[in-house]
Amino acid sequence: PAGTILGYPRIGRRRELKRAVEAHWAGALDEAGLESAAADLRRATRERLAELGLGRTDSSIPESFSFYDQVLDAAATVGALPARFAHLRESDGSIGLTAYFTAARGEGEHAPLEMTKWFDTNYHYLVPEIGPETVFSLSSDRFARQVAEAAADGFTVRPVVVGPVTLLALAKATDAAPTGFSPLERLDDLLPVYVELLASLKAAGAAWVQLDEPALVSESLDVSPDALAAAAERAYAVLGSAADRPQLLVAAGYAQLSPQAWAALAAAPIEAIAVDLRRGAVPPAAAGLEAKTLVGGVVDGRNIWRGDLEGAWTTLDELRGLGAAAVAAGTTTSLQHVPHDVADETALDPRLASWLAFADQKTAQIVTLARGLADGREAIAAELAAASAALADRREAPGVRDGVVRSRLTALTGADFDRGDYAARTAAQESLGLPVLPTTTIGSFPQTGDIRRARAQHGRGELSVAEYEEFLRAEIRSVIDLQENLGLDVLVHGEAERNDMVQYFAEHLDGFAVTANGWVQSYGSRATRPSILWGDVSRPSAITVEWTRFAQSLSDKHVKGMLTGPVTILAWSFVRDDQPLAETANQVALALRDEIADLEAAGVGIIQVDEPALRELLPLKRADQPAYLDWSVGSFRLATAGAADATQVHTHLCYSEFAVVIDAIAALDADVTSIEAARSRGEVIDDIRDSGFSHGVGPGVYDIHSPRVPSTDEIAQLLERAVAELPLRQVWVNPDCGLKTRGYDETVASLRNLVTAARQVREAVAAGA
Ligand code: THG
Ligand code: ZN
Repeated sequence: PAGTILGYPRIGRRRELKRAVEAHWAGALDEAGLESAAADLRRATRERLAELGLGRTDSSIPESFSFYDQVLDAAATVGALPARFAHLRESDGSIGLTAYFTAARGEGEHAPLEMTKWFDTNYHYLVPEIGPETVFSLSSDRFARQVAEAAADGFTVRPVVVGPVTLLALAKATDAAPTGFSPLERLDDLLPVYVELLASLKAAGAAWVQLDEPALVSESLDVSPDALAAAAERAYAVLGSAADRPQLLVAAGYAQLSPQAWAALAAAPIEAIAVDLRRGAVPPAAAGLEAKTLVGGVVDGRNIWRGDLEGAWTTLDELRGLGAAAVAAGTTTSLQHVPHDVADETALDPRLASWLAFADQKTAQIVTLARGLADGREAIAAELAAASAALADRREAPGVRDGVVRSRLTALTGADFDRGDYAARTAAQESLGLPVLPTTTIGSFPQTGDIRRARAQHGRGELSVAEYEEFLRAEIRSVIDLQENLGLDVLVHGEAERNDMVQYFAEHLDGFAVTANGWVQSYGSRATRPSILWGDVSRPSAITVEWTRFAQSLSDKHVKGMLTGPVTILAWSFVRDDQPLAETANQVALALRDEIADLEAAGVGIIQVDEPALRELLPLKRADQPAYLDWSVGSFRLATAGAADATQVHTHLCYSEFAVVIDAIAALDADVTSIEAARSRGEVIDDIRDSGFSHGVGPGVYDIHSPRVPSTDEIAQLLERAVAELPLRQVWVNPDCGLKTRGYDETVASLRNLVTAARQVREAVAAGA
């Protein structure tokens, strides 16, 4: 076929999979019911893709369903679940849904697999644990059953499986592994299971299989590009020479393949290679291409823009110059990173909607390009022209360029990015009157069913603005009372008014649109609705000031103003692609700078600007990283540098491999930084000490991602370690992330222990001094 997509959203147009999976977890839907809901979803997807023009029997329809995560699917298929889940296998030793879901979610003493970000996207995968002791064996026939299920409906689908190199490269060593062990050492033991899998897929009716190998583009993994390319050469020599297999498409999206990996794949005995031509250039000619199909990733799988179809056509034409046996049009990555269908967004401005392409529209673009490849450019001239016209319309539309915003950006000077001397600030902030080891929380309090219900009722017009605001005031009052009773030092208002920390700001800024059904899977059954940043950003009026002022009026303690930083607002939205991210980030920064000034004018003395996603956008290529850190840090500084010396600026970072981004964290120049500890909490304290970071820091003292209540002793020990390693005045005491997803019972118990521990350590320090 002349066109294909590398994967399709699997959560369902109305999040049907979330409902089914969560009902199953709650015991309300049995396994057969869940399987049947999933089969319905797969059937609907195949029919939809065929309707959009992909062939029913030519393997252009991918089978990319997953109950939870594609990396877990591959790990479970080859039997690579850690020993702690062994007792959950089926009686024949296979890995069924029980073991699968428990590995994803944990159970009692059995911690789930760790979750981490999939390349530089907002999707999170489960990290396989692989050691010398891991026994690989084909342990699930799920992929084969899906192929057979499609065949029974008259479809020949192309199953999509994470490839062996990427599976091992993304895995971490088991606890049992010796130091220095790398899961990639197990490649030769793993390959026979993939050979067996390929044979089973062929037997089930697959003519092609897609093996995803995005690890081959990354320079940010523990394994070097050279080692990855060598592993790919080895892996595809073995898989390619398997006697009994479907044709192999090896797909590497998300960035440009390393030159070594490109050469290795070109020479390998496989039938097709898919490359990302939006984040990478057309690769050079290479030996071995004459016998292969090249799938040119020209339709972006990661943004929602209709984009430049004419440019995509030109790129495909260039790809034809490489001398491959055939060229096909493809998406750059799976479409799992975009919502289903623009047609589901009836409330969007139709002009904006005409510039957009979600998964279904992108599939249609692929079908168009494939028709062009088959029948010549003339056959698709009308579609190319229509896309170009939409692009031109977008350039000219009001709001896309706002003269006031632009001249403000042009007038910026270095001083606008610089808050001035830290020592002068700490002196001025003495007036805040904080104790040593100040206690605080990250910002959000539990989003209870009541809060969600009230918001939904308000959305449907069943609760008037006045009633909703009265509800929110009552909620803030109760959160402030609770914190006063617990004895926390710096309070928060709890963020009951925010559905999502990014969407809330998007709804209050010009230049953004929000969707009704634009859900994108974040991990497992969880999804977000990224906002669409389409125009120049400005702030029509103050956003958070009234709620913060109200909260502050209820307490003599400081209540933090809570804002989301420019990098995170960009990272968790779909951002315009017609100007550098740096420019867009600075526009958002100026809006936040104005908000900070308004908060200060309202008497707010401590303002937190969260940047949980700072690490997320870090480019995969090392050469691109300095420029990224430059603009991302710059936009945070632009947002915060207008604050007075006496205003204490806080920030919060999630999932930071602290050592990786410490220079950037220091350059943010926040007065206080709270961080989520990615590795063990103690090690983070050591990292901070070793880095020489000198501003205030709150290494999270307990994990909010689990309902477990930390004991006072446990927290006190961590604090003792912190004050032994770091200057006393530097240390803050806080949980490691927001409390939004927790229940009140464990939140109250945990915070009570946190405050008690802080008091104990303060007394011990005072007695010792
Ligand atoms: N907001 C946004 N993007 C994010 C996060 C966020 N990306 C990274 C990280 N946080 C992802 N984590 C989560 C955690 C929980 C949920 C989604 C992403 C979640 N979502 C609800 C669900 O799927 O049921 C829906 C929430 C809603 O109704 O809006 O629980 O915090 N933008
Ligand atoms: Zn966090």
